[in-house]
Amino acid sequence: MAKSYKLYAAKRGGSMIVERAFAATKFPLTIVDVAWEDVGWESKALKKINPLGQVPTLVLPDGSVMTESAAIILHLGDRAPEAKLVPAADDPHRAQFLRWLIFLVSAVYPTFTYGDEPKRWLAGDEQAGNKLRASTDDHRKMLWKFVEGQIKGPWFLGDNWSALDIYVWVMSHWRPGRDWMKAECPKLHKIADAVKGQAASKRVAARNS
Ligand SMILES: N[C@@H](CCC(=O)N[C@@H](CS)C(=O)NCC(=O)O)C(=O)O
Repeated sequence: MAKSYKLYAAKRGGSMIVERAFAATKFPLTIVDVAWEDVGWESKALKKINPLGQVPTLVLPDGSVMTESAAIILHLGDRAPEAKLVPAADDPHRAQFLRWLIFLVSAVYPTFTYGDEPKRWLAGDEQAGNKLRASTDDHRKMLWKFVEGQIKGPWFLGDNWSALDIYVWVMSHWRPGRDWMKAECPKLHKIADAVKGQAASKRVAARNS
């Protein structure tokens, strides 16, 4: 029997995006939960396969390692087009999908990379770290409002559900949180709620609780 994909995950982290995407495919997935205390540069569980110690880290059935949620989503789009995670090459939504997928991982995600443990980037300076946390949190709010202005609904890409909706759902749990999103970005909040209501999301959420 072919080996299954193996996902290194941390509860409610970015691995949940990949876990939910896998749930839209028929691929079996083995999940290795890493405690949050062991995520990051010093991670014992991840050090050998991903020196950044980040989740998601995916081991493919051939034993090769894949990091970067967007790369994993595009890989699943290639391997499981029927899951509709990624619009096909000739789909008119493809260009906007690529734009926003890369935006989410290159603009929004780094605000957490630099804001989650800000002292790390400032030689342990706690005061400066607090400022970096506040400024990256503020910047993220601006980014979400910018995205909100682009959304027509009901999904991120209009009538077509895609992996972008999964990102919105998972990221809606992170700072500034769902209440802020509901008040300031109601279209994004609606998307997050709609994904939350899907049976596969409920299973993934339960496993991540
Ligand atoms: N660019 C990566 C970012 C992954 C990432 O930052 N994951 C967070 C958890 S949500 C993490 O592992 N943080 C620990 C760290 O960066 O030290 C992706 O899109 O997969």
